[in-house]
Order: sequence, then structure tokens, then C-alpha cells
Amino acid sequence: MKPSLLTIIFAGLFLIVSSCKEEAKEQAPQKPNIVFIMSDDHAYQAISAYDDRLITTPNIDRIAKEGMLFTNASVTNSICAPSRAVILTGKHSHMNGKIDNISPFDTTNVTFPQLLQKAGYQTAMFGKLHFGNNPKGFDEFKILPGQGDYYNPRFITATGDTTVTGYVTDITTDLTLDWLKKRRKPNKPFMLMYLHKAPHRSWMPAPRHYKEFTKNTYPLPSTLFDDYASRETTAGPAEMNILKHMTLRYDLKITDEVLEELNIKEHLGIGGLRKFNPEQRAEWDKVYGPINEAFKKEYANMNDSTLMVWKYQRYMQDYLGTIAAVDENVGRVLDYLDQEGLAENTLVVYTSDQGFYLGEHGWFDKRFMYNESFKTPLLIKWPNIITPGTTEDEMVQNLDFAQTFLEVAGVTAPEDMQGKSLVPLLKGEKEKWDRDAVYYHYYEYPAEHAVKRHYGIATKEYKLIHFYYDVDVWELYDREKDPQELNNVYNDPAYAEVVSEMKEKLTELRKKYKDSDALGNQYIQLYKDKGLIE
Ligand code: SGN
Ligand code: CA
Repeated sequence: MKPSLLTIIFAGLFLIVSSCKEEAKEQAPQKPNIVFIMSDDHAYQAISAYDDRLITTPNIDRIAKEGMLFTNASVTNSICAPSRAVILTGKHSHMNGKIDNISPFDTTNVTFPQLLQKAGYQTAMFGKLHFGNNPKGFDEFKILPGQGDYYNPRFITATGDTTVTGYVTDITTDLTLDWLKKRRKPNKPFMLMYLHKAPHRSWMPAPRHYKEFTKNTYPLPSTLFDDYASRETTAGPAEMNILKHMTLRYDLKITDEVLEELNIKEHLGIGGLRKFNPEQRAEWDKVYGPINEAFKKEYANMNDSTLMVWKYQRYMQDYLGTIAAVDENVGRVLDYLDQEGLAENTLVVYTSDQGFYLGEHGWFDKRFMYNESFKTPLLIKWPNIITPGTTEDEMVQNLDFAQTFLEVAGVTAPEDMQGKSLVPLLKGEKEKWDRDAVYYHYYEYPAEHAVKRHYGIATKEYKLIHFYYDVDVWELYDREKDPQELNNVYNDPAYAEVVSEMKEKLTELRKKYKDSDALGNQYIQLYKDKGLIE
């Protein structure tokens, strides 16, 4: 049957109208892009926007200059994979099941990238995830297996593994920029997770930073020689003291030959050095060879105190050296967003999976609810929404990211997410923010670094912690009078009322977040079932 003239006219009109609609759709303001940058173990003390005594990080600082610096951001469980699970699910560890680095992530959890992908976002992840399984809800991912390697790292992708020669921080950025340049479709919003391995142990800087950083001497933290008084059974037994537990070989790069000559025996392997190719090793030897020679000469004259200081300096040189590359590479990504005109409609976050001890209390590592590992850096820029250069001191947590990103994308968050969208704070609407306390629970014990299981509550003024399992110890800190948390005042009669108020608040918070002793015991049972404890 031949179409009538009228049908042809109607069909033509329909085409014109629908193509206009298409055009209108293309021109409609696009939803904001989200770039989530996270490093591994990056202490706020090593970001100059927070503290410029150790290092200058001009590129990371740009995010605060153009946006907001959070001075009271914390994590709910200060360890890698659990923090990532909290971020992706918007649920506390006891609810998403990822309580430690050991148990696998339960992939039946709903994560915010899955919801954004469903809502039309392009999604990509590059760098360290540390879940033992692949992320869901990503159009593309290239992730490091487990902790990954600093040099010549292998990446897992949806289509197989690939190993790239070079330095992990540079490579993670190359992969990220490659996706932004070549596979991102300009007509859709995107959510990118750009996740650095650095500055995780064993702190291997890029060759271009060897010389500069190994020359430096850093100010000693005032609590480097903490004797753990009033915290004898909690902080005391932790195995993360720089003098006692940081190794010369694996951590501080003293070679087997030197250790043998000095008759020092250590259990930890050679770590990142094993991945060097001969050229990389030669470059490393040029700078670290003389350090080894000097140590060989000085060692005989060292006592505990001078060895502690030497170790601290060596630790800082390498730890901060790795951050120099992170900062440069963050700059590359920010520059790209600026150059492409993307920055204007992109929310950029810089954070770490948790804080870290840079010699405070004599420590490295994290895990405790004490300040340096509980607090995490958080800087966010979002042009036209955040007033540039704002400092925000409200108590926010990594628990809040999922709901924040969903609100930014105009997606309704599932009811069972436990955080709070930060959007009101980003908009400067502080009156809409009513949180006065945050909750914390750490589980990975008995394990490396021997930090006991504990949960607690923090308000701006106080912190109450309960250590359990093989101890039953309560601690209370007056955060205003004792910001370094050196005096546990739990048994001080002057604080009796505070203790009882804080305990009441803690009970309420545990109820609100659905945590309990029964659940804590189930997670202990899990260790028994796995044969990790008797
Ligand atoms: C490794 C490190 C620990 C560190 C954990 C967890 N030891 O096991 O020092 O606490 O990772 O870090 S190492 O000898 O292997 O370097 S996390 O950031 O992944 O949670
Ligand atoms: Ca970490």
C-alpha cells in the first residue's frame, strides 16, 4: 500500500519535532561530573592545606583554595578495604560485612556507582581497590591486585591483566587520563574513581624524587617518645612503634649486605625493591647506596633514642617522597579538567582511605580511633556551589560520600544507607546539618600491628572508646584540653558526668546504626570459624 500524502507530511513533522527534542536534550545542562581522588594512608599532616611543616602539596591544596577544606572529617573504621566498602555502600562495616582486610567484600551490597551507572552516568575506576574481587557498576576499571606494586605494577581489567613498566602513581594517572580523553562520551556525565596506592607502606618514591627527599630533615613530633602512660593495655601493646617495629630492610631500605655486616636479623622481605628492573635498581643504588654506607658507619654509635630519630627521618623521607608524585599527578588531572572546560561542572574530592601516624605516639600505621588515624583529609571543590577557600569544621565521615554523590546526581539514595549527604554543607547551608557525634568500630585483631578491637563515639569535645575481646578497657579523652590524647581521663572523678553522658550517647548511636555486642560477638565467631583465633 502506498502511503498517502498526508501520512508523509505527518511523518515528516514527527521527525522534525523529535529531532528538536533531541537537540533540546543535548543542550540541557548536564548533571555534574564527579571525580573522586583517594590515596592510601595519606595523613592530613602531609597536606600543606592542613599543615605545611612537612611538605608542600600545591596541587592538592588547589582543591581547598577553589573549594572547601574539612577539618573534622573522620573514618568509621581506620583500615583500607573496610574504608572503601563504607565509601561505596554508605553503610558502616558491621552492616556491609567488610569488617577487615581479610574477609571478602560481599558483592550483593548495593554501591553508589551501580546506582549512578543505572541513572546514566559513565563510570570508571583506576588504581587501588583492595577488595579481592572486581568492582560492580563500572563501565571500565583497571585495578591493582591487592596492595599492588610501586614499580612495574600489574593491573586487573575486565578483559585480563596488564603489566605496565614505570611508577604506579604516574601509571594510574596515565590510565585515568587515557579514559577521560579517549573513551568518555562528552554527552553524558561521568563519575571517576582515581585511587592511588601511594603513600602506603613500604613507601617507594619515584626516581625523580629520590635526591630531593633523602636530603631532608624533618621536625620531630612532640609525642615521638610517648610512654603510653594511662593507655598501658591499649596503645601500649600495639606493634607499630617506629623504633621497635619498623624494619630497617623492608621499610627503611637498608640492604642485606649491610644488615649482614652489622649482624642484624629481620624477618620482613625486601618488598618493593624486588620489582625493580636493572636500570631502576641502578638509579636507586645511586642515591640509596650512600645512605646505606652512612648507616653502616653510624650504627655502632647509635642508642635507642638516636636510632629512633634516624628511623623517623628515613621514614619521613620516603613517605613524603611518594606524596610528591601524588601531588604532581593530581595536578595533571586538575589541569586536564580545566583545559577541557570540564572543571566548571565537576565536583572533585580529595581524600584518603584513612589517616596515618607520622611519628605521633612513636607510631606508623593507623587502625586506632585516636586522632591521627581517625581523622582523614577531605578537600572538595565544586565551582559555583562551594564558596572558594571555605573551611568546614562539622563532623563528617567517609560514610557520607555515597549519599552525597547520589544527591549531586539527583538520584534518591536507598533508605538503608547510613550516612548523610554533604550537599547542604557544600552549599553553605550549615543550619541544615545537625550531627553532633560520630561512631567508630575497628575489628582486625588479633592481626598485624596488634591493635585491639574497639568501638567508640566522638563529639567535638570528647572521645569515648571501649576496647574489648581480650581486654575490657574504657578510655575518655578531652579533645579540647588534650588534643594529643595523652591522658585517658575515664577514671578521673572530675569527668564522671561526662562519662555517663557519653555512654548514653554511645548507646543511642549504636542503636541508630544497628550495632551491638551481639553483632560484635558474631564477628569474633567469624575469626574462630576461619581458624584465625581459638
Ligand atoms: C600491609 C602492611 C601493614 C598495613 C596493612 C594494611 N604490612 O599488611 O603495615 O597495616 O597492609 O594497610 S606490609 O608488610 O605488607 O607492608 S591497608 O592500608 O591496606 O589497610
Ligand atoms: Ca590504607
